Amino acid sequence: PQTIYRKDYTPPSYLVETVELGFDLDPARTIVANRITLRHNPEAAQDHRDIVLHGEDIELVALRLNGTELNPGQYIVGTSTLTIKKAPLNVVLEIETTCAPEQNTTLSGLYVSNNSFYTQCEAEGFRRITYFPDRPDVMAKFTVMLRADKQKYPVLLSNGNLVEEGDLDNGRHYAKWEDPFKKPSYLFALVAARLVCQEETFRLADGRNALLQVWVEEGNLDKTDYAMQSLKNSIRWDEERWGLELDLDRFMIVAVGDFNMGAMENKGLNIFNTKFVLANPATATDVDFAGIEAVVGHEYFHNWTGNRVTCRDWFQLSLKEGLTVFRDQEFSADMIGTDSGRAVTRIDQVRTLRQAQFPEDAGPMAHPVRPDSFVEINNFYTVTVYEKGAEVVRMYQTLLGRDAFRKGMDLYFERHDGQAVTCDDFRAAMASAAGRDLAQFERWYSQAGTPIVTASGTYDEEAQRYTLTLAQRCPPTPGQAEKLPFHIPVAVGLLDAKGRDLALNGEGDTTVVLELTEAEQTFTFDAIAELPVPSLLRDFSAPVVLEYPYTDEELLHLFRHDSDPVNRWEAGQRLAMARLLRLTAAVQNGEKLELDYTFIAAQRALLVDETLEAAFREQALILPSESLIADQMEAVDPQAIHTARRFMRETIAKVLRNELQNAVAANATPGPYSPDAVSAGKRGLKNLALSYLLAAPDDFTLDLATRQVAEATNMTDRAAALVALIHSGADVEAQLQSFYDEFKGEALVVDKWFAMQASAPTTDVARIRELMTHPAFTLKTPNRARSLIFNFTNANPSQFHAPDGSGYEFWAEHVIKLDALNPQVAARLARSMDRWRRYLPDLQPHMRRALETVAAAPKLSNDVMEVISKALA
Ligand code: BAL
Ligand code: ZN
Repeated sequence: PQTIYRKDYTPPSYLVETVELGFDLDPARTIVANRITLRHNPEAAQDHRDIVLHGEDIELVALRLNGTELNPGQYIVGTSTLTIKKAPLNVVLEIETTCAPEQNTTLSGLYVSNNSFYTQCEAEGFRRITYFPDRPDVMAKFTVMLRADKQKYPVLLSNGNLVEEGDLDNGRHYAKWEDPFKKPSYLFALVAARLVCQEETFRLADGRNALLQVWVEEGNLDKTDYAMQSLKNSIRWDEERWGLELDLDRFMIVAVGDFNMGAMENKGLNIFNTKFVLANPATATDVDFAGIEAVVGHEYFHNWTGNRVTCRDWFQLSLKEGLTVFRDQEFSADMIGTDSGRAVTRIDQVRTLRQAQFPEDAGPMAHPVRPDSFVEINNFYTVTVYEKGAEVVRMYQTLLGRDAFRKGMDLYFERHDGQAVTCDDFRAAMASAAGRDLAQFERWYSQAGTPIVTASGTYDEEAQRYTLTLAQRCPPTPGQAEKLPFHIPVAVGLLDAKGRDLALNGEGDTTVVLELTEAEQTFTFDAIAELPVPSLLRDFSAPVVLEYPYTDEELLHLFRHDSDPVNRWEAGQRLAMARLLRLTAAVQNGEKLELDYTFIAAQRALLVDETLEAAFREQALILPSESLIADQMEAVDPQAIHTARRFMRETIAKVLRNELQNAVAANATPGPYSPDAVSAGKRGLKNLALSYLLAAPDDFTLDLATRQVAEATNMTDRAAALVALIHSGADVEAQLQSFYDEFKGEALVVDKWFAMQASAPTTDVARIRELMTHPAFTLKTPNRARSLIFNFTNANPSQFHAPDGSGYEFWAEHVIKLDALNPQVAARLARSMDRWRRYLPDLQPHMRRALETVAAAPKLSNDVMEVISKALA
């Protein structure tokens, strides 16, 4: 496979002005007529007159240039390109191709799902539909004519505005769509399907009306309200917070059950995984509702950050993704509206970063937010590009302040609307608007790896001065042995002995943002009347690891008093992690397991503190996950970690039994279900308490959970109780069966049914293999494959890492099987073995063998090959 480098970027030799596409849709053989007008790009070398079109898995039927049929001697067809040499300056190309949507199991390009047609073109799927310069810096106006059987495909949708529709002969009909905006090919979409919609006319800030539609399969209209509400909230929020308006008369969301990603921001026609559209209280959990709000927002926000201003090349992916994740994070936080609610969303973001991004940044696939090279771009839709990218955007706001950041956004749109640009262009807009030099900040884009910031403090009582020394380093990553210092915003507060914030300067600020730009720097705080406890990296002001030699007393002080909720939570996590690591070592050494009362008492105090929001208490009581513990170990021992964490949960359950029972009772949410943050927080705390109680199960707690499964009026409570029962080791066969029987017609709930079993430590690989023979299981639907297989390999570490290597064999077998169907999904599964070199010496040979089995498979996709070869390198 060929590696593509960012440094090799050259502008396209030809630009496309207009595209007229005609589709005769047929599952077995769709005919695509494509008429494109091109002109030579003034920015390309004058003598560079080759037109390079991309194409994959399509059959060329005819090709005409300026009205003249070209014969095969006049163009060159490569494995994925068609080149016309020495073309005139102005060209009209007419290209006729065919493709076979029903054979397309990759779900990239044009494909069939449940007897209907859908497309997915990002990143490089358009070339699977027709020959085209399929690169994001080629932006053109599209007109699309769809023709299909009217009875089978009554709904025909594409981007922009519907300009014409009508009937044709032979029971067929047509619809013509025009997108008034220039766009790159990756934003093209079509849908031809049997669907119904919820629709609404919505008044925009400038007084225009827009038609909003949510399209779903028949029988699902009772699950579209929340997506529609989230869309309206998104439109309003973008107007109010950023002054950005919807630029179309019509905005459509379509839900499809077979989809590789979460959703896709095609201009005016967002196509969504059903998981991020369909929800009602009986089928969806609080987490699902929150996911819908975030993803509907995310895709809508792309209309400006991604569509109006797009990426010059795929190395700039974070330009749109990091920025749009930041925007959806802010949207979700603003929708809750309270400081504590905002903090809970921030804690969630930190958890995701640590759980998924930090390991990526420390593994064989580590790459900068703006990568320098790739083999397969689909492998770079990563937590680094998305979530770390969002942190990078957030740091601009932290460093420049909200007002200057907003000015920077305004300037970015003013300069680049309608263009395909780079991460440097975004940084330049921020620097100009704020009047700041952000040259060093560029390293966040170019250097991979998680920086480690080490802090130490000294207090001079006589001078009433506190001195904080911050040092930074960043471990080597593939291809980057040495790193230069980053520009790191470190938000700091100082607590007095009573836990109150001290004033840090003449203005009385109690949090200041220090700018760490050198390898080591010292900061002083004057008029500090007593030895303080530092609260460092408040609100997680930078995506770094913060090291400070906190004592237990200091952490307990912060856990009880820190006014910054994120650091309050953080102190609890540090206390828990230290104990979990000690317990893991004790398991390995065969020592007695013990948990100190001080820690449990702190947990108790927090659990019963009614002045704190339930959602925050829930976050603070969740112990670091097994994979986070693993990240802290030299040689990961999944069994010992599992035993240690179990012991800790069981001990807390026994000691705090009364308080946990009270939390279950006190946080009931009677009345009609509402997904709002306060109600969801109560359910979260209640169900966490229930799961703790079931960590030390007895007749009473088993009965409590059993009744909740039977009596719950919403999926959140029902699923949580069932999961707690499964994890307790109780016999739940009958409950699982009745759950399945009740929901077997709801694909997303069946996914939950597989997922809750796959991720339970009581489920071994033999049981997973048995579940794969269930009639509802299929590898072809990504959601289903993920629900069973990915949940086993990624969320069930003690079983996946079975000492005999059987989990790894299972993994290898299914990476290979999935690869034959869907390389993108297979490559995601391949990543489960990224960090194999960090495991116990006894496990590594099994892991290596599994990786080598995949590497040796015939006909491996570039997607999987890239991941496996980097893991083995
Ligand atoms: N652009 C791919 C899906 C998303 O990030 O919205
Ligand atoms: Zn996105």
